Amino acid sequence: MTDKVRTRSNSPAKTGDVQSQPSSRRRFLSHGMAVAGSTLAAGVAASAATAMAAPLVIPESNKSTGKPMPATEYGLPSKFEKHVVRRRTDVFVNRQNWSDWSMTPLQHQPGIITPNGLIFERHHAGTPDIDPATHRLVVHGLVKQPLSFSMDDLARYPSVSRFYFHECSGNGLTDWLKPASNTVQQTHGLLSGVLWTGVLVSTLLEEAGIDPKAKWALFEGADGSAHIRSIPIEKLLDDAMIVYAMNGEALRPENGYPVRAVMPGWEGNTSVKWLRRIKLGEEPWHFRSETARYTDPMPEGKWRQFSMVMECKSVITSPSGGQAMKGPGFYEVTGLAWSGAGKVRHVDVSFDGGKNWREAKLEEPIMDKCLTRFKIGWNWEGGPAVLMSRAVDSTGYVQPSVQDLQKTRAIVGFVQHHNAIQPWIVSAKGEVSNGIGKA
Ligand SMILES: Nc1nc2c(c(=O)[nH]1)N[C@H]1C(S)=C(S)[C@@H](COP(=O)(O)O)O[C@H]1N2
Ligand SMILES: [Mo]
Repeated sequence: MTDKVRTRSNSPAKTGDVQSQPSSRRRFLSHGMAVAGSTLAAGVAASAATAMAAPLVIPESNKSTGKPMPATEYGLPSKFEKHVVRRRTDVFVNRQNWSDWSMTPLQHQPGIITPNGLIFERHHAGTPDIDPATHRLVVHGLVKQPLSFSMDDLARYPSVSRFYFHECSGNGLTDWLKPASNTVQQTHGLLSGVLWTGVLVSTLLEEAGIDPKAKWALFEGADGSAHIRSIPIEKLLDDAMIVYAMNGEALRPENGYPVRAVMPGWEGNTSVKWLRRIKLGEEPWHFRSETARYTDPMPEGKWRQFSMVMECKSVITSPSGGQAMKGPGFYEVTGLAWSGAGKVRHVDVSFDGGKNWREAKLEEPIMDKCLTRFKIGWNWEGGPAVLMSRAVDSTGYVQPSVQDLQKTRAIVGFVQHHNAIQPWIVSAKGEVSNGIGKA
């Protein structure tokens, strides 16, 4: 199935007039007028003009009452939106789905927030079924007073709600040197935007009292993988959270119900789900996810550990792989940018494979360690094109190309932390495909 590229509703595709306007600014203006419904510049949009000339048909939905409201209901998306779903990876075909992942359909996400049913999932041993009435979170080790919190206890602590991006460090790992995935859901969908609500870890540690010798803490989950990570104390005293809610409701079971950790801007693996205990110690523990996994090969044959900050990255979500352009004309090119080191400061977009770049508009709000939406107008003349986006964050870090990354990292096989520029190839016919390693 091919997805259609998202264009404005009255998109003036395939019109000589739009293209004959002398500047892209003029094209924007004439298009804006058509959308606003004022004077339609002659021939701007053949389809829109036809619609306005015909008498307006009264739709069936105007002629009767609709479906009555049920007494109680958990609302679901329209039946016409059934294609907007999470998908497991197409590249690794797995017979089991315990250690597996599903991906967010970024090509269908407007704005910067991912609805709860579309947030990507990654678990190492399936989703446990945990009763909040009996679940406990224990804080122990190098603390003055070990504490055990019920979920009701946690709900009584001062809470915070914060928007952050959420990304697995394996995002993009199948597509380093040549394309293996077709869509942005498959290349970049281990990424979501979430409003997390819970308690700062620092609040709980203050209650337990930190032994001055404590420099690290382990976070362990109550799932079948007993997933566990070492986190430095600086992060815990900075912005680390214990969360029980996401996007205005309790965590979903697959995302850590009833309680999980969130390490803002850090690889998703450190945000331990189904959190059972936090133990303070003097040193990191060097767990499996810090040695055998979630490390990065370096050129001299060494492996880098604890590369937890997700570096600045961006991707164009429309047009993107698997979509089809609807003919020459105006398109709003849009995508997402984010950085685990701070805010997104700037995004440039290229339409010719990186020879020339134009500055995209960043949409407010632009928040720390959060997805930022960028947009830029493009008049597609109908020929082949290669679209790329390149983000810069508030530290001045510039999103690299794969070639740039290869200077400092060994890109061998399915390695983690792929934040390189993603090219999308637009063919003369308007088909959009993954250009990684080709452009
Ligand atoms: N207990 C536990 N926590 C876990 C995992 C897990 O398998 N078990 N997976 C980790 C990984 S690799 C990622 S990317 C994130 C995914 O969180 P999500 O499923 O809510 O998107 O959870 C992390 N926390
Ligand atoms: Mo992950």
